[in-house]
Amino acid sequence: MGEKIRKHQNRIINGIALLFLPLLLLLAVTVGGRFEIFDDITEEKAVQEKADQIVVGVSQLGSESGWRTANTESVQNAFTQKNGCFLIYHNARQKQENQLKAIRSFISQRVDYIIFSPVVETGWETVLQEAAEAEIPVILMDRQVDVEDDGLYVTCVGSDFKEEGEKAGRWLETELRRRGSAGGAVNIVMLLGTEGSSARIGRTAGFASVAVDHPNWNILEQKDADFTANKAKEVMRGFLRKYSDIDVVISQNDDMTFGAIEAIRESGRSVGVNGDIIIVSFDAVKNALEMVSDGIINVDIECNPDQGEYLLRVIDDLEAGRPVERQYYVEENVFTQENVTEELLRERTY
Ligand code: GYE
Repeated sequence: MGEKIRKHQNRIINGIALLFLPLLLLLAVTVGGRFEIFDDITEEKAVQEKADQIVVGVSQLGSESGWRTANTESVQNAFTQKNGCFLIYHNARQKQENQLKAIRSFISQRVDYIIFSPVVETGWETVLQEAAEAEIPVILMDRQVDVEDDGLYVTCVGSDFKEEGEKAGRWLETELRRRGSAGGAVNIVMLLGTEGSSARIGRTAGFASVAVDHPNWNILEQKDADFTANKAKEVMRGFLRKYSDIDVVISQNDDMTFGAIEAIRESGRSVGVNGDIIIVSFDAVKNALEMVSDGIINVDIECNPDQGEYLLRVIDDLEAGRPVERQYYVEENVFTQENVTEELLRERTY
């Protein structure tokens, strides 16, 4: 039956083709040659371009913070056609399921490299296995994954979050000593980033590793605010209602710090160098550094979002068959009123 229909269809198509044949011939004789040449050139060019370019699929976890926006820009500026790359970028809007979909689509498009910033550490085993089976190298950006087989990714370009947390703890230690209040009770609240994310896990552990030496550091409460200003404002309002004697806020990113400061000010209390509450923040985006310079934020532990260039270099090495390290840490600083200079603020692009 199917065969019959196909034959019938073929006959109709042949008929139509015969009908238009003289017209086609005429076209071919007059302008066809030129079209043919044009087609050949564009096709060839497209093939060449594609062959020259490294296709990179990037799954960004979201756009929750100023830091993230800067990180995305850094990647987009690095993987350009000028640098020999073709970037396929996807924003997962904070959802792991969206990242999993994006990675699977990169695999089916057979990209040359997959880069992604894992929103949380767990749950990646299967998709990474699929990438490995397709022989597509995976590079982690910014955050880590927790998988049994480390061979499922080539390398990671990101921050040492534990060290960042430790830096915050050490700064507080020194500051309290300087104020002569090292021995008395210090009441601390903590605003935590996205649950299950490396940034939160590392910063919390790093700070705790210093706090453990100070029995007088009284951590009243630590609560999730998902790295966003709005949630942090809400959480901070709750803290302020519950505790009348907060001395220190440890806020795991600048966006949460902005929200927290609003809530504190609304409650009639002051912040910063000459204020009632010490503010410890992470990221050091430009807006926050201005607040450090103005004495509103006491200290900002830098987290460097400029990872695009590092990632490009890693891909260059892999392309050239050079060995790469398991982990690359970006350079990071600690900023207080003393070292936030006019020049730094001028040069800060994010
Ligand atoms: O600190 C925060 C962002 O993973 C380092 O994620 C990153 C963190 C950064 O939302 O602002």
